[in-house]
Amino acid sequence: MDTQVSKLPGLDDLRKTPEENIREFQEKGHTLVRNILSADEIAAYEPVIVEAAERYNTEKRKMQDRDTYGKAFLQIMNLWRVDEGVKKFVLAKRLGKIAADLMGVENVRIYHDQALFKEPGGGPTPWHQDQYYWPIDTDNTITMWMPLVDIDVDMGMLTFASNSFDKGSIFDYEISDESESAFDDYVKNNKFPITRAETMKAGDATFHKGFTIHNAPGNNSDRMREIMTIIYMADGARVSEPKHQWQRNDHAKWLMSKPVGELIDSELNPKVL
Ligand SMILES: O=C(O)CCC(=O)C(=O)O
Repeated sequence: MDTQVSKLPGLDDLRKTPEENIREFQEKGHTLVRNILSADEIAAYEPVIVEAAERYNTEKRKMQDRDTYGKAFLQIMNLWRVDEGVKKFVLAKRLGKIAADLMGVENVRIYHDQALFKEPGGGPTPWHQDQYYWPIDTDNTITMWMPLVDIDVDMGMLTFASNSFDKGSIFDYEISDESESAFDDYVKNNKFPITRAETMKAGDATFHKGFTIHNAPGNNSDRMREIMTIIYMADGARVSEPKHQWQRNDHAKWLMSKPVGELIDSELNPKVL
């Protein structure tokens, strides 16, 4: 789709992020911002992202042959590096500005993007914390999660344990049945409110902190839950010592193996604003 890029609408205008979103994000560790992309903008970008996700998807197993993680979604990462149309979306200043405002910083850098497509009949996403995977020396990180189609709870709505972000990494589990069970007890014992939207329009987005505990139910509809995510970190973040194999993988894959202690500023991690 690279030849179509100049026809894609620009998403670089900077808007004022509503104060109530900033307050909610800081207090609860997540917020939902409505109407970030218009219906026309979604109509332009949705096919571009879907086409790129389909082109680079490597999951070919039948649903019943996959483990819990594999059943949760098709996960296609860093499409901005291989598709110019997706790059225009992922590096959009409109999106980066909202992330920066919520995080209370002047500028953000890209950690990576991922298309997370939950197939019809796809399983639940177990409870987890994203930042368990990241060798980054700040917890000022954020994930934007944007549906490219209208979704409701039956399609796998992202679900948050509100106020659960401020103790860092809680368990040493990757996303799995074990993380689901351990976090489920933890969330109940701590009486964190469970928060999720009933519906989201294509072009709305949730934003959550790297340590906010979250999960999603399965997709009980007959439609694909098309989600595009972008993970940002505060500009000025440095590489931290990888704590386990998952972080060693991320260090090589998303941080170009920059030495521990160095500023994260490689071409894989551009500033957005
Ligand atoms: O899309 C999902 O089901 C889970 C998404 C998620 O965990 C994330 O974006 O951090």
